Amino acid sequence: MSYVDEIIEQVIKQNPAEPEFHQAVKEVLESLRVVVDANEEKFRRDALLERIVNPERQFKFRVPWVDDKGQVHVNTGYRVQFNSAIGPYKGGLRLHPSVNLGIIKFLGFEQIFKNSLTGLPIGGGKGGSDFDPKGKSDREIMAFCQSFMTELCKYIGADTDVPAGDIGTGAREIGYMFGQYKRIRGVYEGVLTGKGLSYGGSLARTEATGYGLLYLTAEMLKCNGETIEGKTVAVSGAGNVAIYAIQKAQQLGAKVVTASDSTGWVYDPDGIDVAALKEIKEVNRARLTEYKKYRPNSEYHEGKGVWTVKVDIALPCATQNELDLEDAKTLVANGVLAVCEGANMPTTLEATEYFQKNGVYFVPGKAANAGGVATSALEMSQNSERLSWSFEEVDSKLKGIMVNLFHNIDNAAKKYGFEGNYVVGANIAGFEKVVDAMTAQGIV
Ligand code: NDP
Ligand code: 2IT
Repeated sequence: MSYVDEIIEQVIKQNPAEPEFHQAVKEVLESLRVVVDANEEKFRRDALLERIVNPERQFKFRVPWVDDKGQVHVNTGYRVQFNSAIGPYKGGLRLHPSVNLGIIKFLGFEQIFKNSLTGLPIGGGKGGSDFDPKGKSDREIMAFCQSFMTELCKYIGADTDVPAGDIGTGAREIGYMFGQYKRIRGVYEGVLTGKGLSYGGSLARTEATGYGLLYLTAEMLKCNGETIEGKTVAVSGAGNVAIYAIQKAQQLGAKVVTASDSTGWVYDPDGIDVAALKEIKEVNRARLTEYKKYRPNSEYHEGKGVWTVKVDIALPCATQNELDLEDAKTLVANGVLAVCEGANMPTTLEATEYFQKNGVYFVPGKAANAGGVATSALEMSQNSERLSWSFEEVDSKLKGIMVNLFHNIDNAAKKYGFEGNYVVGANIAGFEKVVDAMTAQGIV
């Protein structure tokens, strides 16, 4: 059996009931076959793949907190420190009832290669909790965040592990967590990114993932003789990534006609109204059912459906496995040109293959959504030098990083004979730097 197949089998056996982690490992290792086969003897001797698929360390802890009625709740907190070969662990904190160890491991594993692709010195990690922020009061959110950080603060630090936002963790949660870290550890340092501007946050971090997704998409289209201007776009999600993806797509001359949340989706034939979306989601923390009040011409539908709309470009920006084979078939039948992932692993393996077989340009999340963590690394730089850069400075660095990242994955795909396969390109380009650093640092 090949080394790659052996490791995939081992991961499934040693980590049962973690299907998302299996899926992420399969996608990466399948792409690496050509590199692994060429170095099989050395990689086997160094147990390189075993070391890549096993986190350096993982924490699982109790998070007790009291609700507004005096009732105590207990959630589970996680932090997986996956790989620190190229820098301190870096990756977000997800607060969602679906969170379990397997999901945090899949996200942490993806983060290793994503962070490597940014070209910045950050290792891979991820964390979170099965806490559901929906419907909680501000005080309840603060109680949870303080309890979560009371335990997490033992394992993180500006030079060791720097968490950030993800699903359910935005500026409000980062603020409460930062306050508790400072209070317990007594250090004012850049231990979290995505901070508010008044206490060490970076301009353009809020916009970075969505903007970066569009910078990369535009560059990819340009290199393939296409342009984003005048294209119709479907976006899923209505959170941090989706909102700023929609905004930048519109600035670049595209028309975005959809957005969604966990209960339904909207179709706006005139183009999504970003100001309305921001008010509904960022200010009122309400459901998308509200959207029709702002835009009477739009349609609201319960459940799934964003991928049934005829569009040129699809940008899944909500969550993992939200775009399956059936959706891929519909998009292809409707003539979709490109799919670029704003979320982490939103496309199933079968759907990805279907896009690739049908000539759809497909860019995986670890490349397409790397602008968020890249800008987090820029926030870390600003915190270290105790300076802050202008919006334009950060935004132009972000753009440079995304353009460069696209060319790196494009070239890696070409170098190994997989021209146009950005999944293979991203995995190989991300892997090469990490392997080089791991090899140089010996068996650790
Ligand atoms: P938010 O919490 O801001 O928004 C998430 C959006 O996705 C919401 O509209 C939410 O709907 C929807 N959603 C979440 N879970 C589900 C689900 N199970 N089914 C249907 N819809 C769902 O998160 P972000 O925008 O930050 O994150 C979105 C994706 O992007 C995630 O995959 C995340 O890992 C990834 N990502 C985020 C980065 C960042 O900087 N924030 C960076 C790179 C990737 P509802 O409001 O109803 O819950
Ligand atoms: O998935 C991701 O890259 C993020 N949630 C952002 C991580 C970060 O450290 O900014």
